[in-house]
Amino acid sequence: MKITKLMTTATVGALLFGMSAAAHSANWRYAHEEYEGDVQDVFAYAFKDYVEENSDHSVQVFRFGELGESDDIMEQTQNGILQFVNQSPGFTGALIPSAQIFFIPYLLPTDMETVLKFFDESVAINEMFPALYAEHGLELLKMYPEGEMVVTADQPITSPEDFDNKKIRVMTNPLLSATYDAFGATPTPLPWGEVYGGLQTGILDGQENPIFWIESGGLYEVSPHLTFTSHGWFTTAMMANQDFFEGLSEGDQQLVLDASNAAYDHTIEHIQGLAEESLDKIMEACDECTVTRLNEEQIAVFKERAPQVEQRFIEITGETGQELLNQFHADLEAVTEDAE
Ligand code: 6CS
Repeated sequence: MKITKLMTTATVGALLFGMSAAAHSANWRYAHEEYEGDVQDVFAYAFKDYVEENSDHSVQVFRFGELGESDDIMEQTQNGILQFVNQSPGFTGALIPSAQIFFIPYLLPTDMETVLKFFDESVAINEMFPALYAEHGLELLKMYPEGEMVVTADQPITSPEDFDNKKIRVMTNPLLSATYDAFGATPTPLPWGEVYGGLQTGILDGQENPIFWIESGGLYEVSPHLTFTSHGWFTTAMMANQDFFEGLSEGDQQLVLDASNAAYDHTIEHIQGLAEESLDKIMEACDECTVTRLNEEQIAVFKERAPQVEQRFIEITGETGQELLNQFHADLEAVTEDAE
């Protein structure tokens, strides 16, 4: 009798302790668009580690395919099923038109140091974009680059004529289609899950992505000719459901901001040298692969077509897009001047 009573008291005590711990600790769900060890995964795990080392909360990370395609995880975040999501403007552009600015070709420089400085210091990135995402119930926490865009195709591409009649897969935003239209190709917008199969079966003739992804996704196996066109960077964004974020205590909001900063720093370190390493792996694994780097004259021919895409961007986004573009130019000028 005495023993039972003791056990009951102990059990109730343990339960109460558990409940009070549960009231203070939460499990946050975070989905991204990539596979284990890829750049978004590195970011997500650095975020998770920071949160778990500095609080009682836990973060559950979902990788590509576990909860659907990129558009699915965005919808789940807007609905509050997920607390955090990493989605690239390549897809968000369909929801937030101004996010398509990253697809104006030759807007960003290719030199990594300048690009990183731009992401760190840009007013457009750090002050204007959060307001645009907030209109869609999203708390933008970080935007970061993953790598320079490289075209892969069934032959090397050195001129717009080489793109003639080529079905090039693009992410699902209208401006990226406008870019490949301007480059002379036939843009084919598709979600990620259909790209490898499309290239394998010949439904697609090519696509664009950063080198680490071309390596990790095995895209070179089915699209072996790599062309460095210097036309842009793959940029991505990590965000929270805004109602969730605003409902957090001040301390937890700060924790999320600090974890985002820590994940950003860690990821930026991770991407240094990543493209070179990935290219080496591709060339080791693939005998038929070729690498073409466009020279200045070849680049100039593609670059000449950029203004028509810029004009299309303004048509789609109006005054908001124009202001963002002006700020982009000012921010880019500031970081390039500093570098000189
Ligand atoms: O091309 C895509 O759709 C994918 N590319 C990268 C680098 N990350 C995720 C995205 O879905």
